[in-house]
Amino acid sequence: MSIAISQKTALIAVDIQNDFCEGGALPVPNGDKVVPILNRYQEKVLRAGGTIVFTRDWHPANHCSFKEFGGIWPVHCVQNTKGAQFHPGLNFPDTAILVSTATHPEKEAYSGFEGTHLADVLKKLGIDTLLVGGLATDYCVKATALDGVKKGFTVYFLEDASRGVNVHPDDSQKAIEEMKAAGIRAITLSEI
Ligand code: VGL
Ligand code: ZN
Repeated sequence: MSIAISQKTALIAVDIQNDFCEGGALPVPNGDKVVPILNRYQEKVLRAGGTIVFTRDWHPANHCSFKEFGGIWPVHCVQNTKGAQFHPGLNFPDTAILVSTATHPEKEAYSGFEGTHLADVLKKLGIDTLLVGGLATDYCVKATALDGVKKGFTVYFLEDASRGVNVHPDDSQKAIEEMKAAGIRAITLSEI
């Protein structure tokens, strides 16, 4: 079954940053593979008159999620570093909305809605449907998709445009099940 996309649709491309890709500080296995697929999603959404949103993990150098500050992750996506930049292959239309997350030293935030104005911005644009994909399935993609439902949007998870960290091997599978239980349908490019 295919999904109708329109000017009420927003694509949220989550954290397509160098540090989450091959050679980065916190590489997501096969993270780079989502880049061309997200570019295709962008084309389709723009053609339908929809909105493109990019989130980025944007930490201060002393962020609490880093091991040396009591967290669980290696230092990654530090503001204004190469690792925090978007993957060079990612298209970035002029009209896209940029959302920076987890910018406060003391606060971890995996969702693009947490501590940001994203929900209000999307509501003002008349958006009612979200297509959420990117890195990583088991952290920021999941948290953003679940928050999207809580904020009242219809949410689709882009299975072919997402990859997981998989600290435990089945983390991504569990994340997908959690999203499905919240009413989020998993789709692929051919369905829009
Ligand atoms: C993420 C781990 C740490 C993510 C961000 O973007 O999913 N994962 N920070
Ligand atoms: Zn992070």
